[in-house]
Amino acid sequence: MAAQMPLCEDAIAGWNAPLLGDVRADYDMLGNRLARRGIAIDALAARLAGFSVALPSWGLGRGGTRFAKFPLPGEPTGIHEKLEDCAVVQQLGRTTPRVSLHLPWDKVDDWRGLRQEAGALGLSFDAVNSNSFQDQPGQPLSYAAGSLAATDPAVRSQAIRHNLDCIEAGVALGSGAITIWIGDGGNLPGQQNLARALDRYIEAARVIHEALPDGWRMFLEHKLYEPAFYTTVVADWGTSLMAAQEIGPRASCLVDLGHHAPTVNIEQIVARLARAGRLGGFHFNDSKYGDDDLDAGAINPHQLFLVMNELVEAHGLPGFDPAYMIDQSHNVTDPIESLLSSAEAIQTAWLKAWLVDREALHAAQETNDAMLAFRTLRDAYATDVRPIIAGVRADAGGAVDPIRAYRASGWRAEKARERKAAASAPGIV
Ligand SMILES: [Mn+2]
Repeated sequence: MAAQMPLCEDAIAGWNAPLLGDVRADYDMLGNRLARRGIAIDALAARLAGFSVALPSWGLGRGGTRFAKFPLPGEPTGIHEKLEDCAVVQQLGRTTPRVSLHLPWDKVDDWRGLRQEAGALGLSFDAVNSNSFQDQPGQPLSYAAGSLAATDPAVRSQAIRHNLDCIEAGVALGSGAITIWIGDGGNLPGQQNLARALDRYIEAARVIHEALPDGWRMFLEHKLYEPAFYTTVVADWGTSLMAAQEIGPRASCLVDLGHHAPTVNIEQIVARLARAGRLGGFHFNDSKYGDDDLDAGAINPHQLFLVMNELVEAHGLPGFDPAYMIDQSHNVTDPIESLLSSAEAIQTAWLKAWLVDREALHAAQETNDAMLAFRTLRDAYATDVRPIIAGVRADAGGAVDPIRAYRASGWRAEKARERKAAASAPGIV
């Protein structure tokens, strides 16, 4: 069955028409410049056409902080409406064909039905995310004192069971991985036995690992702090790697760009985890202070490029196949616009990393020519690759200028008339 996209295809073609001439001219000009560097632009464009990043179901509604949430008229309030908005992002941007669900936030009675619904919109499902960082209605035991690392074995069992339920849902959805992030930790010195808390987490995660269906992977997401503010059980990449290695061969580390200390060298972490064969996934976002939810590439696009450079460097390593996903919260923008903008920032950094003259870089590194090595990276970073991105997007049926097209579509205003209003209650996502 052909996918039924939410926006009118003829309308997109109409918005593209006056822009396509300039895109083609810019593409050809860039092609000539790249050819002088020995790079074939069409090969690069073909590579970009094969790149994709998953959307987070929880990123489609307006987020909030612990102070307040300011809902947007027409924002989606359930998974069905969220899928519709994901389809809009995919239709215009053409690089986000998969959706990552968070359970039980996105729980439905009929997972197979949801898979069909998504398929009809041209979407499929990426990793499923479990949630044992908050209590759900009707849940017998509380996670107030931890979940997979809780001291109470009954609480650990409940958290394990939840993860197994997520895997079961994921199988029905056609997903192939589960992402586990726990909020377990402590606020006071002495509150937790730091070694034993990690032992309990690893032991519980092993039970989940043993239950993984064939071909499934398990991503361990670490985060420096929050909700715990003194110690967090899975706080950093070292803990995550140690845990993955002890949990089992299908466990690997997921790097969320916002989950590190502010001055940490994330690209080095990426290189280390890839070297260990345990770099499983990525959550893209950006961060200025202690947050982890700003739009990817908004604050530090250079860091995003350096991270991508390490991913390209690791390309081809045995078993290297990281799952890429956006993980953001949108408090001041229309989430569809932020996701379109972020997906483009991710494509941009990724494409620039492929532009790096790797042979020249390696030669400069081997001969300790620091300036030449740096200039090799900088040449790639300074290249304006927007004509390739816009061209590939248009060729795939997307919009040359996705945000302009989205605004012209009137989608949000139409949904504001149709959808029920989202709650404005304070609450962090
Ligand atoms: Mn994340």
